[in-house]
Amino acid sequence: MADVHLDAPYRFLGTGGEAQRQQVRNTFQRTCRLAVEDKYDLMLISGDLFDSNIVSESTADWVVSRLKDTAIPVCICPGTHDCLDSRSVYRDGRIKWPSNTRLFNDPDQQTLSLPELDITIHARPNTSTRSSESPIRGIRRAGATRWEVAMAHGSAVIPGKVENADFPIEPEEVKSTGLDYIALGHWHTWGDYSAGAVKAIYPGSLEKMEFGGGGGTVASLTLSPEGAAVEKREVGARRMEEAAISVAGMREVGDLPREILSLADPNLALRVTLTGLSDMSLQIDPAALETELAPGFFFLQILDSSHPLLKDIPDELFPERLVIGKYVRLMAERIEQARHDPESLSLLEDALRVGVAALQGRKVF
Ligand SMILES: [Mn+2]
Repeated sequence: MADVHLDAPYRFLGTGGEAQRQQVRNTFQRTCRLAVEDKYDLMLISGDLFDSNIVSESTADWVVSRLKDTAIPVCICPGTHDCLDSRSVYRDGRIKWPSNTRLFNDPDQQTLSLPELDITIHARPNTSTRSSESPIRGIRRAGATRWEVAMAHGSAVIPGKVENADFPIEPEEVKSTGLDYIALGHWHTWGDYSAGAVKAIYPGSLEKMEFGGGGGTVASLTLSPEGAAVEKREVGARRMEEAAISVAGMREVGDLPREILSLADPNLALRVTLTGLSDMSLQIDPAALETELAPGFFFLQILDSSHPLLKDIPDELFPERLVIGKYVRLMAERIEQARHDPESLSLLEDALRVGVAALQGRKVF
């Protein structure tokens, strides 16, 4: 596994952040238990076990207990959030790790052999949060054991797509390690970056960490005479998704709540973006709608990115004699003038939407 990010703030979930931090702990505990129940021989944590190097005593105690319960050997390498800098949580003495835990906390000590499993683990701990150096530079098969794997927290270089990333890992480098497997970390979505005969996999973050993002998965590795075989296992409990709902042609809120509620799931954090050209008479209060529908979800956010369609300004809603009516008509004129300037157009449409909401006394931000 990689990228557990214990105690990550999950600020984008607002008051749901605390519940999500607890979920990450539950999922970590469940994954440790799974390792025991399904008789795994070894657990690798390829960086970002912690969301930062500032780890509370209670979190440290909790992790130590979970690892101790796991009983099998656990190898941990520092990532970027919990890199091996001077204040690193992995520096000697900061945490009293259980005896089954092996840390890569010495840049000069990059290999560890577990003779009972006939395996060697290689890792170069990241010593800063950013670097242009590869975390697998210089790692080569040593030949002392039957199996050899590495842990590396960095970015897979994808020629033509991802080139100037931090802690870059070139496909050619993966290949030339000659290892059986590289347990990657840093990217939060499952990804296969194998090269040549060397398998290299991002397991994804333990729980999803952003709307529409990947994660909630770990990699299960089997080493056999046929080589390395990797299987994706789902461990995450929460879904984090985005939905776009067009309000074009809608004249009243009508079906919108039902449409959003059709997605309801107590384990879903959902961000809904309302899109399309909406009728001027359509009155949507995203904040009120959020409050009304939130109980069906773990977390719900509704953003209004719809743009007002100005062909008919309903006089009953925006009387010409009132400030709001004058404002809408003035903005309609400006929007008409900006028709061929997409940048000002979208700015003016946003201003109209926000201005109308403010003049109607609705919550704007
Ligand atoms: Mn990470």
